[in-house]
Amino acid sequence: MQAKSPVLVDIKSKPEAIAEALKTAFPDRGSINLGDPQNRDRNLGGIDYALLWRPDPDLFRRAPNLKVIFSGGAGVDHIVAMEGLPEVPIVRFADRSLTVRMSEWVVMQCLMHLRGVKVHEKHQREKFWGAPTAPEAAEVTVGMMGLGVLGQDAAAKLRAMGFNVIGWSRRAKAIEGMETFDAAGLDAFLARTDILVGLLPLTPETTGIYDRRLFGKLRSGGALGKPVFINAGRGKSQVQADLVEALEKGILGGASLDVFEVEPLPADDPLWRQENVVITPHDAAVSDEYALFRHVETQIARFERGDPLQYVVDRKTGY
Ligand code: NDP
Ligand code: OXD
Repeated sequence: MQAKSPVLVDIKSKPEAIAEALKTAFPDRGSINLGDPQNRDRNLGGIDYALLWRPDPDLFRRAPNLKVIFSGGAGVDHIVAMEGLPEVPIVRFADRSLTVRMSEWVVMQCLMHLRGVKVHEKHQREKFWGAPTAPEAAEVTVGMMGLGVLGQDAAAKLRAMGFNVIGWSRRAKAIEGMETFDAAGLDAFLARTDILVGLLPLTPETTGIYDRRLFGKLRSGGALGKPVFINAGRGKSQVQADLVEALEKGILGGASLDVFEVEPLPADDPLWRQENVVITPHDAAVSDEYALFRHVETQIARFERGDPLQYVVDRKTGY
């Protein structure tokens, strides 16, 4: 019987955790971790599967016979733009733990803006007994841009907290308990939105989508006074200069950002200085390595049995 191809792993984050988890992953085929200096010059010509998160630029030249590519995260923008990308299926990561973490982050940010947490923190630092009154969640409409695996779960949890939630996606969707808009309904969607949550993938169509014009179309004068922008999709979807301008001019009342045009966010970036802005270091939903390796194992088993792969990226749309 032919030996099973090991899984090539090139993941540029959490190197110690990846190395540890790989000790028990893929027991019947093993793995080649490019994070291990011993594998630096290894011949990768016979490898069928690669699991990648921001891989080396020459990866596809070194491993020219891949049959399936797996993304180490839900997003695939780090792979689809790579030179020499072979015409093989790309499978993105979708998993309960990733989804739950993202929803925790989104719900937390919406509640923080609802309840004025930044203002309370300021008052606490000043030892000032201020008591701003917050509206009830039901008075606030959250507009979810992106109704995929992550957007739909976060929307359901926001609804459970009492928010009024509406959603926008490329194709029309019917989701119980929630009004939805398709690509053509963007302006109507924005005009109803008090808190905009971005959970879009980065594609040519979504690059720079959150710009001055879009911020200006959000509902002003709702229960929060001014609209709030929350983004955990990708940083290159936001035009950061426009975002800073909208915050400084009071078009936006606040923001929560997990992703940035440049990561890490440079120390001199004006966003660090904005009052009502929450900044987190792209850790809204970090992939759990054990869950990731189980997902890859499941998909390889499907592929080798002849069953269709799941979560395959559409090359035309780029997600
Ligand atoms: P999915 O592919 O499941 O969903 C993507 C959604 O975006 C779909 O509803 C899709 O519409 C919509 N969409 C895509 N392009 C457009 C467009 N041009 N116009 C309107 N809607 C569009 O992705 P996930 O929910 O799993 O993940 C979303 C993104 O979140 C990832 O791509 C990644 O960038 C980011 N992410 C960030 C993390 C973090 O820690 N900050 C962690 C994990 C993911 P349709 O339904 O019509 O196809
Ligand atoms: C992802 C991410 O895409 O962590 O999974 O950004």
